[in-house]
Amino acid sequence: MYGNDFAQPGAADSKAAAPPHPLNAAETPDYTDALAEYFDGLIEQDQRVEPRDAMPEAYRTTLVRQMAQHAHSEIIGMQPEANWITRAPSLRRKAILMAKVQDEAGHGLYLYSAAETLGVDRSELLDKLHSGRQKYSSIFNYPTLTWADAGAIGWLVDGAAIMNQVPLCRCSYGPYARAMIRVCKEESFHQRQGFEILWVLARGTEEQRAMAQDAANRWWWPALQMFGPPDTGEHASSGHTAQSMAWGIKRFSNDDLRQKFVDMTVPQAQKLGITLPDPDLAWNEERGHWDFGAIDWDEFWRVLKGDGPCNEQRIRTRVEAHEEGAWVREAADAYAAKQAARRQPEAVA
Ligand code: FAQ
Repeated sequence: MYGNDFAQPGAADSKAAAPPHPLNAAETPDYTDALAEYFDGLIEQDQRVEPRDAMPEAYRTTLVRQMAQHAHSEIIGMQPEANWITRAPSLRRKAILMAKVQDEAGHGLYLYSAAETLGVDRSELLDKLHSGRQKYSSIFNYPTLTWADAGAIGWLVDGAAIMNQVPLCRCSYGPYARAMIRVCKEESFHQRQGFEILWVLARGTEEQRAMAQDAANRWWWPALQMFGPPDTGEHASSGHTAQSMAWGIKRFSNDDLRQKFVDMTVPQAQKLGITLPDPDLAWNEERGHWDFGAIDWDEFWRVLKGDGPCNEQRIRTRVEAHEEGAWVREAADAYAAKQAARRQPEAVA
């Protein structure tokens, strides 16, 4: 469905053609001209920046912000679907949904690990999530009211997530790009399982068809908001896109990815027999794209500020899970300390 874009290593996984590395970042307190030249050379030649490379502080903080937000989205995103694990309509559906939700936890772990290569600690990032100082995707502040929502999340939310993440496999920061390859493969599978849930419902009873349509009605617009504010116009944010594109972090603007998503999804909706809730949706021959209606950006900013239907519940559940899981972290620390002690050479009496 997405081709094989994410399997491509991008222009450069090897630094064969890279300029010589003048100094090691970890040993250099100042970001000197030589280091800046080295970093600029990597970006110009579309090479990967690796954790020990010197980098501008603004590049590092942009990555930490985006990767943390991304990691938080993966783990908060477990909640709406986990809501349906006990009520999935069959054992097979339950097993598939459990595996999917576990995959999202795994994505969070890769992303926190990748963020840690930039010198932050995941406990610090989680603390920022729990105290509202770092964001997670707006989409996860909406409720899952029926079983069809599990289908709509897979089809539309994972669909939008991969459209945004496939280009991140070519992100200039190596650990993020590499994490994205596996994440995209798994998200692609999730998208298909969501499509299949809706496919079955859309061919079921009258009530099941209505349930599938209702889920699509509720998830369509929030899915379009996932790509972030528009590039231009009164609702555009001051935004990170131009700088992130110059650094090779983002490869496409928010609006370009949103358009690609609409173009990909409309024919899928037609196959499903689901009507997307937008009377302005129309094929534009001249542009070679689907036109679509105005997105409610006031709602988007409201949800981001904390006033979505489930914001409070999501953070409360997350904080409770963190507190209840303290014993796991303590046990892991105790085990690591014991293993480290075993590796110490025996003290000479
Ligand atoms: N929600 O200038 P831009 C998933 C913020 S993973 C919340 O465009 P940027 C898997 C943005 O942070 C879904 N905040 O910013 C899954 C910035 O805030 P700041 C998550 C948003 O970073 C599926 C401000 O607005 N994916 O779904 C959103 O260049 C199913 C201005 O925006 C990622 O995180 C939003 N939708 O571009 C799990 C992918 N949009 O810091 C479970 C990686 C924007 O100025 C079940 N991230 N903001 O206060 C990205 O690609 C980018 O960060 C964007 C935003 C495109 C999201």
